[in-house]
Amino acid sequence: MRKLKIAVIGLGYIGLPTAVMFANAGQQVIGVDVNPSVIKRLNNAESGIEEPFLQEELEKAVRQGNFTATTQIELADVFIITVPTPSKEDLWKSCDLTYVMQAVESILPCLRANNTVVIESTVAPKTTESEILPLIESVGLQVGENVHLLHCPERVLPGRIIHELVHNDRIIGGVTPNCTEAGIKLYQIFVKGRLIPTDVATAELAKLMENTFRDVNIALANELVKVGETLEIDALRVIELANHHPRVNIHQPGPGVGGHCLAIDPNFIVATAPFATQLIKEARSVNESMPVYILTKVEQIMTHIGGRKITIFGLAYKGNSDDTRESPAMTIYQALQKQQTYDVVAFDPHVSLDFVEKDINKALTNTDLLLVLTDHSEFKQISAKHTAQMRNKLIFDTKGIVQQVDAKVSTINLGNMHALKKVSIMT
Ligand code: SAJ
Repeated sequence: MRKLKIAVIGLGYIGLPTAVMFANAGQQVIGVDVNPSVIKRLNNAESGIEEPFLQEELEKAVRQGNFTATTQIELADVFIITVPTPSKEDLWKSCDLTYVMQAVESILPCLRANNTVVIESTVAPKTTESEILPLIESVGLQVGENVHLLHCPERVLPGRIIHELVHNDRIIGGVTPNCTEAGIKLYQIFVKGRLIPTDVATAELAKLMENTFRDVNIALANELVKVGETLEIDALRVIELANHHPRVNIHQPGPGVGGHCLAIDPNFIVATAPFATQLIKEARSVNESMPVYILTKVEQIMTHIGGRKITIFGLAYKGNSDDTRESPAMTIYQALQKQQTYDVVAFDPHVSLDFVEKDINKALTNTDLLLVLTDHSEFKQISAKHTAQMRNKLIFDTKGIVQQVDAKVSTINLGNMHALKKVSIMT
């Protein structure tokens, strides 16, 4: 096959890995982004994103001359749109297509007959046909006749992006069957998972339902925490036991659901079918209630122990990530700061925001409560040397991650919060 020229528009968590995987499979890739500092960094082969193997893959792509980053769109065979789709601030938090539409408009001057346009960004059902197709055809091309248009949603898990890009099955939803066929030929270049053909609207809804499935299941686990607390039954143990059933997979409870996907995508379905989505809305509201629930528990603990200082471990939305988008940990940190009742210090070895304390000893000195909000691997084992700095040796572990601690330390987690009643000052 002839070497393709592929333009990937939007060089974030999905666009950059996708671009380098096509480049390292031998294609000529240009990565396009509106941010000049991103372009400069990438042309210096610095990924700037914490993601296993991405840095190595980028270095290889740049070294071999198959990847260059630019702010200018050029003629290409394939245009892949991987820009973010945030939610609007309207009633149902519907999908904000601003960046997608800008990206599509930006490729129009370079669009030629026989090109393929792929929308990877997550969009509401029917968007590709109703919003994007008319733009593509506005330059005199006809989708399915002399230009291909498809939705090929990404479904890779941050932390495993490179592996999952190659090995996950992928949905290829074309506007017409020949658009789908063009998509299959394209992704065959580096994907080893199955490439499953479908129509474009089904692909859009399938992507959203994947994340909604997870959101609803996490809501169930979070609700179970509240049931367990009421009945004085350990919810984490219930989950562990129930999951021995071959067809049960209750997810893990926590301080809420963050990131740019699960906390946003279910609303795109709600916004397009508001009267058919009772459960999805309810699940969202259960998950959105978790930061306040955790704050209430923190307040209870601090009142009980007469504490002054809280040390938060983890601000990222999930373990081993530097991403704080929609992070419930950030919501909790900011609420505690705003309240001004306690001294609050945040420690996160992955997040480099200027208020984050990088010295674990300083973070723990004279603290009354260690509040774990993210499941970073570093928090699995917190050594006695570190907990020795604490005034009250009490951990509230909302992620159920802390394994071995100093024998003098007490730990409360989302399975034993009824033990809160028994919390006493430990020093
Ligand atoms: N979380 C829980 N309990 C769990 C699992 C997750 O509270 O049992 C929380 C996490 O702490 C985090 C949030 O949910 O705050 C989301 O984390 P995640 O690991 O479930 O998912 P994301 O947002 O990092 O990635 C998801 C993935 N979707 C699914 O697993 C169905 C990924 O495959 C998608 O590509 C990605 O969304 C996306 O881009 O849509």
